[in-house]
Amino acid sequence: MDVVLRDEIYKQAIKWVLEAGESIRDKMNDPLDIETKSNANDLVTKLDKETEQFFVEKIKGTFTGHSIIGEEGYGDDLKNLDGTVWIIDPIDGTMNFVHQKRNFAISVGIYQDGIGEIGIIYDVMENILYHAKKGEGAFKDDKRLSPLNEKSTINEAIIGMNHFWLCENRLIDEKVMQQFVKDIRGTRTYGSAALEFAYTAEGIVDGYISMNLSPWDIAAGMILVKEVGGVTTDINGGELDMLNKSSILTCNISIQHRILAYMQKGRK
Ligand code: 2AM
Ligand code: CA
Repeated sequence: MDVVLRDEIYKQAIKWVLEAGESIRDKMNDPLDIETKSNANDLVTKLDKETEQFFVEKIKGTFTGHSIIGEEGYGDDLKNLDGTVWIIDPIDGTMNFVHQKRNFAISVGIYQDGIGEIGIIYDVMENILYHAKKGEGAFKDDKRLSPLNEKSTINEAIIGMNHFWLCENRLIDEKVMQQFVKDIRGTRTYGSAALEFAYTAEGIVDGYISMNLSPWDIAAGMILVKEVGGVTTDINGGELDMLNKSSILTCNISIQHRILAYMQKGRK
């Protein structure tokens, strides 16, 4: 992507993300009109929908020809990632948003012909902006994030993960997962995939595993993690397809092969 054009898109995207965040903060105590989607715990609110519509209107009105994939379905129905594609989760961590009024994020990943160019994750309540451009490093507000430290073992690793490995999306033998959680230092569950990617990029967790995520949960985070030398694959170590759901492992590259070894051992 042309660097001048990319800078323009980047500045505009950050402006819209901050504006959307302010609007969510302003309206979050109004009635949320909570509905469920794929199951009783998969929530969506009026503000998820309004925020996505805001991005769609802004993008279509400013960058004709750009395409959009959005969690709430106001974007385009794409069959490929040709051209410039914005992959948007208007509120990632909707359950946190509804129940806790914190720990949720706006996630915007911008891809050119399938390559991640811009990643933005905004922690709305903490007012922290994680952002990255391909090849130019990742930032937390104005602070450049350091490359991830080499680790020789997983014994001191903290890994973000949720309970889905125990439930309906169980892909790995539970005995192997039990051994894995015993062998690492600790687990954390934040409830927003986007924030868990941002924390991996920041180095405050060493990785994040999830069994069933959509492109909008990971599109921005993958770019941030890559910029600090981390890596994102499915739990078999395979490349991700940004048009479909997948399991994911994002982590410090120095422990990737160790984590994948557990996944391989436990694969059902
Ligand atoms: P969401 O809040 O945008 O739905 C929670 O562990 C993380 O997994 C969140 O990022 C959440 O995104 C995502 N997720 C994806 N599919 C989910 C589902 N069916 N139920 C709950 N969380 C889901
Ligand atoms: Ca999401």
